[in-house]
Parts: sequence; structure tokens; C-alpha cells
Amino acid sequence: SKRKNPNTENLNSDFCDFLMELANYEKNVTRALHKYNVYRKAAGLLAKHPTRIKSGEEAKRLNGIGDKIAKKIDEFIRTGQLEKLNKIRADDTSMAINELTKVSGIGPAAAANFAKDGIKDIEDLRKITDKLNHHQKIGVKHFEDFELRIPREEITSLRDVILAGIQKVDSKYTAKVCGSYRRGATSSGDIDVLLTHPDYVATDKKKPELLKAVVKHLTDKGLVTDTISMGDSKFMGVCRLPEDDKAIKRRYRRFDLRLIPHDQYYCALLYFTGSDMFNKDMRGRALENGFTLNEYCIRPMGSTGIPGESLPVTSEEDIFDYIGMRFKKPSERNL
Ligand code: DCP
Ligand code: MG
Ligand code: MN
Repeated sequence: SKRKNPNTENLNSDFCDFLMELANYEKNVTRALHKYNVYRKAAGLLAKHPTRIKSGEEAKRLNGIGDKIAKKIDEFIRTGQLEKLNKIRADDTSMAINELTKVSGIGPAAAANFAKDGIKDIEDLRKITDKLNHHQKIGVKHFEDFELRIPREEITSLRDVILAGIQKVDSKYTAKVCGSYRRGATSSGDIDVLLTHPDYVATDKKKPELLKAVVKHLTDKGLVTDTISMGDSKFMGVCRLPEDDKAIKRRYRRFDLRLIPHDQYYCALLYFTGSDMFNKDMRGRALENGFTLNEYCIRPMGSTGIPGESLPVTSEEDIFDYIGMRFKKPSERNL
């Protein structure tokens, strides 16, 4: 068949590596998010390309690769390196900022502040834990575990414990693991779970107790080990398998749980399944077809540019239908 095998080798992985290094530099150091997205998009295109790219000119024929990236590809083919990356790597402040942003709770701004004080890595952070906020303390405490990807089988085991716990609190809840796991990834960066309950709709007053009851139960069960933050509808924290599970070594994992009003569930499901690039793409397509789409709802755009009332949605398919897009299974959303 002519269908692309998603597991075939990436013949352009060296290009992708330097593009992602540049992307992370723009995100964390210069905070030029647009450039970050341009590099990331280019890396994604090259990773999927079935043949080895032989020149910048050839790369430019892909929609999403322009002059500047084409030039870098030529330089890399010619010299095996990039002047721009050499400079970045030689700059201590840039490297410190990049290193510090690996810690959960340290964004580009906090990283720049720490770097300014001469703090360059996790070892330095461990000497100044009194200067860290609650989230950063947890990020430092579990730094080594949080750096590791979570194997799919482990998320499946965690899911079984989480969903059983939720059913025990109230059998009317529905919950689902979204994010890269739902897209079929063999490993994920964290665990994203959506929670909804038929007694809670968007027009109701918030019902934080619906979220808190679940988190309390999962904490009592030993699954949730730390709370980073607890809002009315969003819990950010840490979990691990309560007991040894077959061959899986227990590790601390980032765990996000969101309570979604029942009538907004499918827009949230679509959004939190991602990928983020897929979401961007789909939001753009929605706009082209006269709709505005976000994690809460889909609304028609009037001729005045003012969104109308939320449209009824009872499945992900409904959302694709409204904007005239063929339905894409989660595994087809790995843009
Ligand atoms: N999301 C988004 N835009 C963002 C961040 C997130 O659209 N800027 C959506 C799409 C993501 C989902 O939220 O798929 C979950 O966010 P994660 O950061 O957890 O991303 P993934 O689960 O896709 O990947 P990972 O395996 O790294 O967790
Ligand atoms: Mg995730
Ligand atoms: Mn997440």
C-alpha cells in the first residue's frame, strides 16, 4: 500500500535535531514563540518526509519551509554544523536558561532570573530550594523522574487505577486519558485526564467539590503523591503506581486532571487530545469555514465577526462535521 508507515525511519533526523535545538532556543531563551513554531513545524515536515532531503531548495518545496531554514539546511549539508548553533552553545547564559527550563515550574522568565544570579543547573537549584516556589520545589524533587518519558503500558496501568478510583467516588463520572496517550503514542511526557459529571454543566456555578472528591480519593489510595496546584476545575500534581505492577518500576509522573462541564466535554476532549499543532491547524480551518473553535465550544462567526451561540455538540465527529472536515481519529492527529 502507499500509506505511510508512521514507524519508518526518519531519513532527515539530523536536520530535525538541529531545527528542534533552534526551536527550544527560541522558546526558552529569546521567547520568540512564532520562531519556535516555525522551526518545530519544519522539523515535523522533514521527519515525515519519505526521502532524504538533498538541498535547501528541495526542502523549500515543502509547504512550511522558507528561505531562512533552506539556507540553514544548505549550511548544514555543506559544513556538518551551524554557525548560529555554535554561538548559542558557546553562550553560558543561554545554556543555563535552557537547562533550567527543563524543571517543571521553571519557565523562560524564571530561568532567566536564576541564570542572572549565576544558577546554571539542577545541582545549583538544589542548593537554593528556599528560593523556589511550591511547584519548582516539586520539579526539583522529582527532576530525574520527570525527565523520563512514561511508557504507554505504565499509563495504561495508571489509567486503570485512576478510572477505578473515580468510579468508586461516584459511578456517574466519565473520565478519559487524553494527550499523546490517546493519540496512540508509545510514550508520553505526562498524564492528561479529563473528568466530567452529568450534574455539572457550563451554566452552573462551578462545582470544585466534584474535582476535589476525586483527588482526595486518589491521594488516600496512594496514587496522587503531590499537589502542584488545585483549582476549581484543574488539578496539577504528581502520581505513581500505588503498588508494584508486574515489571513496571514505580516512578513519579506528572498528572493533570481537569473537570469539564458536561456540555463542553467533546470540545475539551478534542482540545486535550491535541496535538497542539493539530489544534492550531483545526482552529485555522474552523475560522476559514466561519466558525470559532476553542477548548470550550464551537460557535458560528457572524458577518460582524462576533461569535454566535455555542453549537450543540454530542461527539467529536459533530465538531468535524460543523467545519466540513473529514473526521480524524486520534491516531491521525499527530501533526
Ligand atoms: N495543548 C494545546 N496547546 C498548548 C498546550 C496543550 O493545544 N499550548 C493541548 C494539546 C495537547 C494537550 O493539550 O495534546 C495536552 O498537552 P501536553 O502538553 O500534555 O501535550 P501532549 O500530551 O500532546 O504531549 P506529551 O506526551 O508531551 O505530554
Ligand atoms: Mg501530555
Ligand atoms: Mn499535560
